Amino acid sequence: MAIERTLILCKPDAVSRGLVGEIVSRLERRGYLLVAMKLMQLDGERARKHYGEHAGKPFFDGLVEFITSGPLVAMCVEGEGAIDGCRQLIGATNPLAAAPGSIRADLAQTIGRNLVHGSDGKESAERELAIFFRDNDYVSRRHDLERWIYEK
Ligand code: IDP
Ligand code: MG
Repeated sequence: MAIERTLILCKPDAVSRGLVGEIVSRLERRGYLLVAMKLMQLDGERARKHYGEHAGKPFFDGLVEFITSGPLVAMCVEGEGAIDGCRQLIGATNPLAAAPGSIRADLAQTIGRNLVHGSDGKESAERELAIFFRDNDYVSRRHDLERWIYEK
């Protein structure tokens, strides 16, 4: 495995329901490190870019409307195999299909209000992180990585 970076979003429903702390806490308890974090409201252009792979699908317009409807929290999360690991913590897209213990199974009811976004691969992580963060938004957690994560 390798140290990876992934984009995690606490979507507007998570902010509105006061679940940002709960979500961040689950990521931190797994040992993942925050290396960038921003509270922001997305405009339509950036939302359509972020969800570009879904353009043309029946739920696309509603998804863009929802993700731009209020503030969200964007994070870059770092750790060993963090891309798949975060997807595992988040759970399947439809909360009814998500594994018990995952964020979506424990805290969400419907696919359209499933609280969290997590990049689904290396390429999308890189592409998506560039939509939300610039180089100087990132901090180094090298010391923590070595202390807590690396197996010697
Ligand atoms: P993911 O968030 O688990 O990666 P994607 O298939 O990439 O799932 O879809 C992006 C987001 O679009 C989902 O998190 C969900 O909020 C929304 N979405 C996906 N499929 C549907 C659908 O069939 N109806 C309504 N919303 C959907
Ligand atoms: Mg996706």
